Amino acid sequence: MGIFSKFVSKLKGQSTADPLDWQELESELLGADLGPTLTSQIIQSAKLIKGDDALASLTQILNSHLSTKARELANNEAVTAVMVVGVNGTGKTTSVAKLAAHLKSSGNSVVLAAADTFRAAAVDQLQTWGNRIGVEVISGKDGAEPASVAFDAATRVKDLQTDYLLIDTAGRLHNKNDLMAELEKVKRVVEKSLAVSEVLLVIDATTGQNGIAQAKIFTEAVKVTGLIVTKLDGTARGGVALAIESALDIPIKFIGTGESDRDFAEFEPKAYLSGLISD
Ligand SMILES: Nc1nc2c(ncn2[C@@H]2O[C@H](COP(=O)(O)OP(=O)(O)OP(=O)(O)O)[C@@H](O)[C@H]2O)c(=O)[nH]1
Ligand SMILES: [Mg+2]
Repeated sequence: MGIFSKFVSKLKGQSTADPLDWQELESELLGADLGPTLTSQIIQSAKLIKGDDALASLTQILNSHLSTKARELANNEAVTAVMVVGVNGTGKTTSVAKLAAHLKSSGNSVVLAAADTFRAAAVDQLQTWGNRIGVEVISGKDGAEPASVAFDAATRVKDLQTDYLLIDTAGRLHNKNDLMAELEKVKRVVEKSLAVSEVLLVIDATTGQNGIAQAKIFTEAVKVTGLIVTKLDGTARGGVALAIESALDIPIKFIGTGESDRDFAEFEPKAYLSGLISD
């Protein structure tokens, strides 16, 4: 049942939305992780809805909070370099693997760069994924700099003319400034050989409003071109995706719904909105 379904069914047969219990709707929306700002904006607009076309009006209101920017992943003539960034544990490495499998299944050649050299096991984790899905993983020697791994990978894929280079990055360093400086550096050195066409920020849906706060920090440091919202299987609070787009105006490009490489899909705004409204 979608989070707006009760509201929509109450609205049926009414000529105006006004007699509805707005406090009840407010607590439902907050409970679904829409956050205080978006909740009050939606309620303000919903108060103007006339009952006859409640569904259409509501869909329109919700739609106006989604980003209008392109959702398709960039696809360059030359290699398309994609950096995947985000707070530790959000699902970056898993999403890199899932995206690689997704791109490979549609006929693209893909190479992965293990540019998270902060955590000892991170390179192995990506290598294991690479073996499982059958894509090459480029890593450095122990203690290599992330930027040098990324540089080597960029040079190599430029020679190979691979379709995509996906770069996994660290989520935690000694402090936030170190991490942001490192991400900027990784981007800078890759751009000596290739344009970085996408910087995808991974957000864990189960962290709700906190995920939005984290996202703001990243967007200040690197130009984020799209979002991957993960762990949507772990939350019944489906409103978070809408809250994220409304707050950041960055398109969600992919969603993660489990731990296997198949639990991954392009984000489809129409299907998402009808899911929120459906009964
Ligand atoms: N249920 C569920 N689990 C996920 C999803 N995506 C990732 N995970 C799990 O979340 C955990 C962390 O995933 P990682 O991909 O290692 O996260 P990370 O951002 O690379 O973590 P660091 O490299 O430590 O910063 C793993 O146990 C994943 O299996 C998802 O969509 N759903
Ligand atoms: Mg990782």
